[in-house]
Amino acid sequence: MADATSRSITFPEGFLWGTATAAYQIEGSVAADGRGLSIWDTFSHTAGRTRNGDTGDVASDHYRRLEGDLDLLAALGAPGYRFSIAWPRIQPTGKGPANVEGMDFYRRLVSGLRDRGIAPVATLYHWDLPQSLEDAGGWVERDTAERFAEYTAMVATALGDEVELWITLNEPWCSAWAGYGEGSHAPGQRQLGRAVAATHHLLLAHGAAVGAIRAALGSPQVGITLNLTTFTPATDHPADVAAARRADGNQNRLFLDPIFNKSYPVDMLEHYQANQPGFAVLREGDLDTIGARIDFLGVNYYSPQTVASRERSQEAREAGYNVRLSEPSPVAEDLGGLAVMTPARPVTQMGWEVASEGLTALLVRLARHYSELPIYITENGAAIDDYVDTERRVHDPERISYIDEHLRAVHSAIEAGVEVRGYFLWSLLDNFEWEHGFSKRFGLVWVDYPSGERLLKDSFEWFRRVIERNGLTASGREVPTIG
Ligand code: IFM
Repeated sequence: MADATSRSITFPEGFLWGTATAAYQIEGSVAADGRGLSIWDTFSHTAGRTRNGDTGDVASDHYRRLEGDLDLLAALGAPGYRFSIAWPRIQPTGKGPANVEGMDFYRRLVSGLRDRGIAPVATLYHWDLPQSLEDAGGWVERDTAERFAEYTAMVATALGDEVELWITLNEPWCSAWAGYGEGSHAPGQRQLGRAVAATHHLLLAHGAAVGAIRAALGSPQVGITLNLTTFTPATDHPADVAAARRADGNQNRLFLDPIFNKSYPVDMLEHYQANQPGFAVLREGDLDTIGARIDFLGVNYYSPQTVASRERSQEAREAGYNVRLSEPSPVAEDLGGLAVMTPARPVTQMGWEVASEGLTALLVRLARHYSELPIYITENGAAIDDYVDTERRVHDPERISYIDEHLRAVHSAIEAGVEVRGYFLWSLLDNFEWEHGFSKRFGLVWVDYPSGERLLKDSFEWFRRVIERNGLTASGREVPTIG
């Protein structure tokens, strides 16, 4: 890695740089202009679900500060911006005609981006399901997939060709497994069979939405964003290898196989067969819908995972890993694996290991084993213990170092022949980090939550220069002085 970190690198011409955000995490104004309730409103207002009882009621106040935030994007100079559309702003109860005021907000956002020469990248679903649909069974019910296709058709017709890239779903693993399996996300359920059914209906929703967008628009670019990573066995003992393989099956192959090969992985079909309703919800023709042609794959990568078999925690310890046995996750428990940590690696504020070689390996695997479709890194970034110093500056060298390292990893994949077309940094603004509330800061821009004031962190200026030169200098991590 020494070489890779010290040389200057340039990305391919036209590389799409950007930042990424999500509606519930930044917008606030949850009761404005006819917006309906989402599962995250309900979840975050339920005692004990989020850190400090934080909610997205105000969040980063983006809904009211749209123009100012658009100007921040213009100042950053990135040619792209990824945002999500809140379904309950468009259809407050998840069905019926479009709410004009809600749609107008996204019209203003998209035209504001275009006016500033920024390509809008729209995600149709970043976890904020209308509560009425959850009351009718949510993603465990097939009907939700049909409702999603209707909603998608409305948005595609309204925003049309102004949107550069359409992303159907963000990280369906989290919606299904954190939402219905672990209960750490809305709607907070803990039943594996429901998580399996939700996985299938989310994928069905994706496939149906691809069809809806193609039917509404001339030649749209449509894809999906998955949270993927590498799962490496802690040792070469067969039990660790099998545990890592199951973890890979649950998070990677359960999504990649149906999308690219129109089939579910056999080991996962077998693994979850006893959990009802599980795969019993699968109907003839569904896999053809799910496997609809897409134009690109969106990849969210933050950290790799090393997995030991649960019974071999002592051996993993002896092999030098940090092992935390207190994982409360029924999903991981069922898979028989333990995520173990490599002590020498730095971790971010999320407790996630920093190891960018996992990103290169992941990208190469995707291109070799799944598809040569273009890939966009739709999220990558680091939560850091930022603070505002006495001179009102936020120095965040760890974030700069994290991004630098991961951009080099992306570049290595490009050199290995993977067609990576863009990189969207998570995130533009500090925001509501789901169950962690406001305790984790991922932004290039500091948000003072009580006042809503924005302050550019050092990483903002650093990333601006990376974008401007379309690459990294040999001393890429050098911290710029903001004057
Ligand atoms: O904040 C989230 C985002 O909503 C989805 N991807 C991971 C980010 C960091 O946890």
